Amino acid sequence: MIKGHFRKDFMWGAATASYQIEGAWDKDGKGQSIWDTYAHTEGAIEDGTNGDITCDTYHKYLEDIKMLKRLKATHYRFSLSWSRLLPTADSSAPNAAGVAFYNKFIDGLLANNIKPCVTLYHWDLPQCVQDKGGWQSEDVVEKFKEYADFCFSQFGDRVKLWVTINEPHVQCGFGFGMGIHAPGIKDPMNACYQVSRTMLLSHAHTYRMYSSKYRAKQNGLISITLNSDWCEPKDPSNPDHVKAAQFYIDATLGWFAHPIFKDGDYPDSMKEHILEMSKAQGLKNSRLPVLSEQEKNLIKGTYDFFGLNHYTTRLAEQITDETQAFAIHPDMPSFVYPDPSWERAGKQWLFIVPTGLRKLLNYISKTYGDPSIIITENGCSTKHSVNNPGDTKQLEDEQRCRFITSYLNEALKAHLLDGVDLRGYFLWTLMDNFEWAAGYTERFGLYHVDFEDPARTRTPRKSAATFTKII
Ligand code: GCO
Repeated sequence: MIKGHFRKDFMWGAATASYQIEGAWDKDGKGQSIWDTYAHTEGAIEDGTNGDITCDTYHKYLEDIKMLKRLKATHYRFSLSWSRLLPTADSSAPNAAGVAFYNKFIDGLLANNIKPCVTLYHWDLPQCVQDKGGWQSEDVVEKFKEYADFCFSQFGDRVKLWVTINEPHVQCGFGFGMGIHAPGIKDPMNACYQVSRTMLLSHAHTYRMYSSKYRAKQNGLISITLNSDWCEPKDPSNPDHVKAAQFYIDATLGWFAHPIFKDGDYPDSMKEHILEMSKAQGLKNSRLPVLSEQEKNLIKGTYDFFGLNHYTTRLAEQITDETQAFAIHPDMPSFVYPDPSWERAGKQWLFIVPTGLRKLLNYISKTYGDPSIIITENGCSTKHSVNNPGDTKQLEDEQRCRFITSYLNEALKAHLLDGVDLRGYFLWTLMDNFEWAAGYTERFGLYHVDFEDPARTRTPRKSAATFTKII
């Protein structure tokens, strides 16, 4: 363990997302979102569940605030449900009950000295916007801006930290490439890339609208949250492996980070490779839409901080056969996998590699001009049959305690020893919740939630005390 401290004003918090915790999916005038539709589709979710009630935060938000207070969190990251606020996506017809809910919630946090960090969009697009083409239509950009404008006007007097869009690359890859998240579209060759463009434009227009219309009065910070694994060459002395690792980072983190934090455009490696693949298919142009000079200028520099979600690390080598592709998008020439010596958390994809966080923080700092970084998500899941067979609530979550302590130790090294400008850390997640396609089979919470119990009783795990002690 290294000794020392983060900044005095370091943000300590936990993170959640509306569809994963709120429930009340059709209550008090809320409109339907693409996740309501998707989770209600037969076979879409591993355990056949949905977020209809989930943690029931819509009714139990005061308990959530108490839990945050007990953790000694200074901040809380949560997302707004667009369809709860604007059921018809028309800002002249808001849902008063939805507005009242978030007002009560924000006021409750502030009364307890917890500052809100609000994500505008954590994947739950109103179904009515989807019906008009959703992220695949240019019209979404205006719709998103209208929604964001509404949120700034309603909540911006009290919310000083905004995230426009959460993890665009996962949405593009899972929602539009592989079709394993809402809206469940399987079009890896085209939709996946079209959507990355409309997301970039929605983010950029919103950032600029905040800057011109609200910044002077409200004085907040706004950015996007990107997720990234760290990735290393399997054999660092093999140039093909080195190239594959870099390509993986370019095509996941760089896909959105280069345009926003660097030069307005996608990484060269990605543009060149996708053009080559498109030509091999007999196409004249790249399937990756070209950003015009005007669009590049619009997108470039639209950030006040770098929001980073990070969980795990991978090794890379070059793909030798098509079936090896880890299909975030189809044009990935890198084959990535965990080192067999790494400890697995949860069910499948999450391996505990704390040093990867330090390396990634340094990479971001060097590649993107030393931005202020906020870790907007980091955490791990447990599955009782895997970790603590006798402890069905997994209250003695030693593995999560180790995860949090070791990752934060590496983050502190990045800050103190390497000079990375790290401003905050949000643990994923406050309490067990609806883990997207995995339903309730995978639990990330500092608090256990009993989903069999109508009261949705929350019980702190050992890791809640560990996290509080570190704070
Ligand atoms: C994501 C989301 C969260 C997840 C978390 C664990 O990264 O997918 O931001 O909503 O629940 O990452 O998978």
